[in-house]
Amino acid sequence: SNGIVSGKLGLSKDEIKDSFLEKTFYGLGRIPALATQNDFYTAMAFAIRDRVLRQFVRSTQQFNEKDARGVAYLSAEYLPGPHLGNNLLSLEIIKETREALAEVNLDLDEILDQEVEPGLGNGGLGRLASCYMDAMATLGIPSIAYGIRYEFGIFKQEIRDGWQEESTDKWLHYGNPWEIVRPEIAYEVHFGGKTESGIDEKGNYSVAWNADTVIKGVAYDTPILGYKSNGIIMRLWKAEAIESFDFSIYNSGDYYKAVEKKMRSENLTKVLYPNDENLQGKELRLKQQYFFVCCSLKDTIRLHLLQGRKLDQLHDKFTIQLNDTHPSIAVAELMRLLVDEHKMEWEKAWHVTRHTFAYTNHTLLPEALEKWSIDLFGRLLPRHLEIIYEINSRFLNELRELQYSANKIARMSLIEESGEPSIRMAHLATVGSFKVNGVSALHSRLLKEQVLNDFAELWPDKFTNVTNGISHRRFLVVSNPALSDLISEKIGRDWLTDLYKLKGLEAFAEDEDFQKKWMDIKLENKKALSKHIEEYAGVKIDPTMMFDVQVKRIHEYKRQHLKVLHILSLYRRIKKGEGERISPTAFIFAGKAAPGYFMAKRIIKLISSVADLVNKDPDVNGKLKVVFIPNFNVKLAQRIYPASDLSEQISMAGKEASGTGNMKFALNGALTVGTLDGANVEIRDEVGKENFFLFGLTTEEVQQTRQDGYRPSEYYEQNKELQGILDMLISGELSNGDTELFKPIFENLLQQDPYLLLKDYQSYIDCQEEIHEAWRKPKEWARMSILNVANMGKFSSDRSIQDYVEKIWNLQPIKAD
Ligand code: 26V
Repeated sequence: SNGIVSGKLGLSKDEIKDSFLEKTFYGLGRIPALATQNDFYTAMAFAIRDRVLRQFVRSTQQFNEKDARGVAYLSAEYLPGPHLGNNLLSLEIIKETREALAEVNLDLDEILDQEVEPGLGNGGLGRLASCYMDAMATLGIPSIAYGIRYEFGIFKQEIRDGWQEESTDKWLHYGNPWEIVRPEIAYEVHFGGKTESGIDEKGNYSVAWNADTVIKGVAYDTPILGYKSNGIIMRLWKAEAIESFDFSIYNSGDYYKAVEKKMRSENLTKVLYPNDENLQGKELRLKQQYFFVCCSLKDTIRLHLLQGRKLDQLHDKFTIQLNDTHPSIAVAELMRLLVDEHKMEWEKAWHVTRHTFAYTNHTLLPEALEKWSIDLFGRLLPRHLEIIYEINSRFLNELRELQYSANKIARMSLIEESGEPSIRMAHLATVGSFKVNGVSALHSRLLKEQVLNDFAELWPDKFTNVTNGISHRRFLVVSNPALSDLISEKIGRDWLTDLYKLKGLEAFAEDEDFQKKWMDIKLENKKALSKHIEEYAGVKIDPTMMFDVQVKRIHEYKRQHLKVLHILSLYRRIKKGEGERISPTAFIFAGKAAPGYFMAKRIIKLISSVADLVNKDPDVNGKLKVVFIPNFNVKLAQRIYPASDLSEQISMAGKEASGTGNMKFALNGALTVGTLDGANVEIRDEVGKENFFLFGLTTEEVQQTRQDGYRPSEYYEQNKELQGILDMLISGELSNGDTELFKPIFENLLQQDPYLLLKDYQSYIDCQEEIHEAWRKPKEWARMSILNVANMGKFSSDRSIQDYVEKIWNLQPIKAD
């Protein structure tokens, strides 16, 4: 086997072509004349997968031989995006593959376009997990990423009559050439029933959990290659009925009842939940979380024992990184496995547990902090509830010994007693971990000062920051090849593995020839996006306009409706004949709203209505265009960032934990208009304040505003321009005379305005004036764009992972040879 593993990868043009044709004939049973584009994509994916696996097997062998310390990354969400392009880059065979296909009259870009991406996440959190896999593989971090193989990922979004409509995302419809099912890697997961305590055979006190449901989790592996280096696996669990479980029913002749039971088991991993207003009380979601945690921990323990190690050294071999609280039930599950199944003493097991887990928090929003009602939790996981009570009672005793007040103890408890009693998953994760980190400097500070303040005072060393990062290989090298080539022409290719090397571009920021090439590439990318927009949104856009872009999940705190107020202000100026200082601009939106989020869905309708008004008005005469591109996903994102001039990062300060889209835009040469929120703060520090358009309140000013008693109606009364714009919402002119349609938005802004749009309005408008002025000086703009890219080094996920290694994981990378 070593011969195969160390053998050559077959990376020449001819070898790729041969494999491709072989996969077309024998893999798919097609002759080229009858094959579809999708057949060709699948054949190429299989040809490349062979090469990916060869490389992957090599690094797995090296990880095993060295028996190195490693990471198990637990995430309920991943958004890997299309695999083919990135695998070609990692193997450095983009050119060879393009030529091989050209010889059979096929076009690589068309083939790449066939791939349907796995939408196994909601947004930033899932995409971050995938960016981290890219970096971990490239850096040689011994690691495995666990998750859920949802049969239907995040819903597909269509826009009909301006409204979002959802349909199921059948990403597996054409098959998935990248995954390998591992039927022999499967675990049983129990639910429900009762616990019984007693004395076991050896005379020890023990607890038995007699569950009433058993489901099997089967591993599906997808290899993720690092650039010119190792590969790691993403291991996703699919729920299946356990064999033989229903033999009794089969034998009694009720075939359909048995099949029904099987179907119920498989429901568990059917669909990803969108981040919704009401996650609380979703029993199936808790089942999904426990299901994947149980399989992942059992698998981690298997890998540990396979190395001949002892369980009480689990924390020496592994850190288990919790991506938000979604997998935080792992704290209780590891205790159960160690204490109940492996008969370890409680104290010892607790020592292992709290030295194994590390927890990343991704939000401060109170409504997004996970809580599970004791009632639901106890019915589904009775043993875990007991374990959590035990952890809590010991923890609260420690606090009592420290003379904490009853009030403070109640605040810190794992159990919330007021209202419906529930478990605070962030507290469980914090108590059960040796490190807790936020995802930007600001967010980590607020985490310590606010949401987890009591814990940070108790354990100051537990808290740290790791600022998020992005895969510059996916979001620049693969998705913006022209700009990447131009950069490499000037500074070489070292930046592919060391993004700080981009600093070398500073020397060319004033070079007019370079500036021209730079902006020409942007223009070509904008032409390509315009084509997509015309096809999928039916709007024609002049690619020389400024592309002013806001793409991200639709949420009030992200303030897409503040952008709308700006557009309406420009529209009204034009109508009054005062539009001469407005630069021609295309306002581009995309993003999904949670299906149950009333306001977010109405904001989409508002954007579409404003688009109808502005795009059709002869007075506007094409100076402004507004478009909502449907179904934002990784693939679409990869088209949008390279074509953007202005990146909108306008959340209310203190609300966006980090943001990562902000980094992807800047990396592709867009300038940012933004608040001092999340990672915007650090982006501005890196690129320089003169190359960043700042507006709005700071986090502290937001708090002060609240304290002073904010009355949004005062801004409405005092600012006549703003008043005119807000009145448009209820005048019917955006809605064919319907004065009710946008009233909920109008009233929300006038009565509560929880995200301070009216307070930040004027500052935003003034800032936009400056931007439009800057756009009229193309050389200035080009210089700023180049300087932005030159200073993006910090935001590579390679740097983030290096930070995790140094601050949390404490391990040695193993580079592939
Ligand atoms: C969850 C929910 C659940 C119900 C109500 C509304 C709501 C809103 C947001 C969320 C998101 C929770 C976790 C999350 O996805 N956080 C995102 O993580 C990114 C990666 O760290 C970060 O860049 C984003 O700023 C952060 O929102």
